[in-house]
Amino acid sequence: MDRILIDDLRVLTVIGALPHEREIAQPIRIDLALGVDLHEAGRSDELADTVHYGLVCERVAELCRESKDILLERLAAKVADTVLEFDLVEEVDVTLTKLRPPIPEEVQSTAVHLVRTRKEAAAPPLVAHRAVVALGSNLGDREGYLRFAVRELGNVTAMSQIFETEPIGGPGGQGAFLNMVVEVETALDPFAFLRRCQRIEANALRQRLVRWGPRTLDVDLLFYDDMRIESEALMLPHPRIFERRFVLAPLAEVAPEFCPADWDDTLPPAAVLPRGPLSLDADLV
Ligand code: PH2
Ligand code: MG
Ligand code: MG
Repeated sequence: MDRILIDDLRVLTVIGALPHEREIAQPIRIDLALGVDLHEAGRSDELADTVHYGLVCERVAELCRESKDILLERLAAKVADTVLEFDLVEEVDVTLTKLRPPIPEEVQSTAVHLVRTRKEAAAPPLVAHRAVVALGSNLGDREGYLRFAVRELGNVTAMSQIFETEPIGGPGGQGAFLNMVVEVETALDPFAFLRRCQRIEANALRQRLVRWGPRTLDVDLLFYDDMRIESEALMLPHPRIFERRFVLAPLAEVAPEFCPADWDDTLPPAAVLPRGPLSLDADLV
C-alpha cells in the first residue's frame, strides 16, 4: 500500500508509572506511517484526495499533550485511533519513543510500535461525549477571544448567542463581559477536556502578554454528559451555575434541560443583554 510518513514529531507529555513521571511532562517522539491509496491524488493534484499530514500532526500532538497515560502502549493505541479518524487512512503504523526512559541502565531510548487497521478500528465505536462550556471575556478584543475559544474547543455542535453582561464580583471598575455557552462533542475524558479548556485560556493569555494590554478569556466546563464529579481539580456540574444569570441565559439556548425550571430575572447580574450570534468569519484575536 502507498504510505504517508510523519517522522520525529516531538511532544511533551505526562507518561509513565514512576512518581516523578506523574509530576512532570517528558519528551516523546512520534513516528507514523499512514497507509493511504495515493493513486487519485497522484492524478488530481488535489488535497481532498489525500490525507492532510499537517492536520494529522496537529491532532496527534494535541492528543499527546492532553493525555496522562501510564503506558506507552495505551497512548500509542489512542494515537492509532486518532489517525484512523481520517477517512482515507486504511492502516496506521505508530512508533512512540520515550526519549529519556527512567531506567538505571545506559540506553538510548525505549519505544513501542504497533499497527492498526481500519477494520479493527471500526469494531469499537468512538464514544462521543457531550461537554457544555461557558465562555467569558471582559478585556481586549472580547469577541475575538470567544472566537478563538470556539475554534480551539474542537467539534462545537451548538452555540448560544453572545450576551453582554455586567461583571459580578472581582475588583471594581471592570468592563462588561461578553458571555456565551457552547456544546462540544468530544472523545476526551472530562479531565483531559478540562486540560484542553485550561490550555486555551493559557494560549489566549500568552498572546495577550506578547501583544496588547491585559485581557481575559475564561473557559469553564459546566457539564459533561450527566456526570457528577467532586474533586479538587474539577467539579461537575460547575458549582456556581444556578446563581448566575450570565450563565443561565446562554445555557437556556443550548441546553435548556439543564436549567432549573424556576430560574428568573432576579438573579444577578441585572444587565444581561442579548447581542446576537458570534461571527466566525472574522479574524482571530
Ligand atoms: N466571570 C467571573 C466572575 N464574574 N461576571 C460576568 N458578568 N460574567 C462572567 O463571565 C464572570 C463574571 C469569574 O469567572
Ligand atoms: Mg468563570
Ligand atoms: Mg474559569
